Amino acid sequence: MSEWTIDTTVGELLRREHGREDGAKITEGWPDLDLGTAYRIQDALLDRKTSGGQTVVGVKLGLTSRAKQRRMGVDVPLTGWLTDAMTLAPGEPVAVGEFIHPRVEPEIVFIMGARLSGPGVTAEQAMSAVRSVHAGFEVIDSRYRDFDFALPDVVADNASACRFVLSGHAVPPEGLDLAEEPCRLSVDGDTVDTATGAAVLGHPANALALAANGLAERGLAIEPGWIILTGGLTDAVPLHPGSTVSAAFGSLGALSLTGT
Ligand code: OOG
Ligand code: MG
Repeated sequence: MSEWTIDTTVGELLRREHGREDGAKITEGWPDLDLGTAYRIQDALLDRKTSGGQTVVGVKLGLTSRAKQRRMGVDVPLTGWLTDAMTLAPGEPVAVGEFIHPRVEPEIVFIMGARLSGPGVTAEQAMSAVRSVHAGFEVIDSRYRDFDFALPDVVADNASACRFVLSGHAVPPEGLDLAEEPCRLSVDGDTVDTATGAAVLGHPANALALAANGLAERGLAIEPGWIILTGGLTDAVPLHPGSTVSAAFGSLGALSLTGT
């Protein structure tokens, strides 16, 4: 018998989020927590948020690059939910003290023009359902101590979702070569990492197709207007008060995020 249930896990993860407190992995007390149950916890967590008035605005992918997989010690991509409460306006600062241990990662972001419903969605089909492409940052904040988790833990914790921001510059997908799209990440003016769009499963469209096909297994589809974060291109950097993280892309432009 596990000491946890879906309900008590949801309650504990919400308590940690609201109390800005990290804690042990759920799999410590629930060693045989499987992926299917972990996604049911994630969906139940979303239900609690939508009952509280939040609305779903899209989906995030996580662990789609080797840089992220290596750092987190988990090599399987996953998805989580984005809600309106996670949205930051371009240039809006992030109060570090309102979170547990926020980290920032640069991502290529899609806004969907058409519904995308799996199974069997290809990268080409996925890309043709995209309305616009944006440079973005995700702010992740694990509810686990030191971001120490196994795959079912991080799935249950909504893929460490916390906040995200898109640059105001919308680029039409036609003519973009997203595998070659460069990204230079810097902190307070010093370059800390570089990557191209190929870091994300060879091409960010593969991440979008993966999300559509994964959601289809749960009877869900990607809806028009949804925002899709395709996953960190580089390792994430901790956000500190007074420090500014910047990402310079090529065709997608640049954006910055400052901690306070
Ligand atoms: C899990 C979420 C990973 C990404 O872009 O790879 C993620 C984590 O690193 O805590 O959002
Ligand atoms: Mg991310």
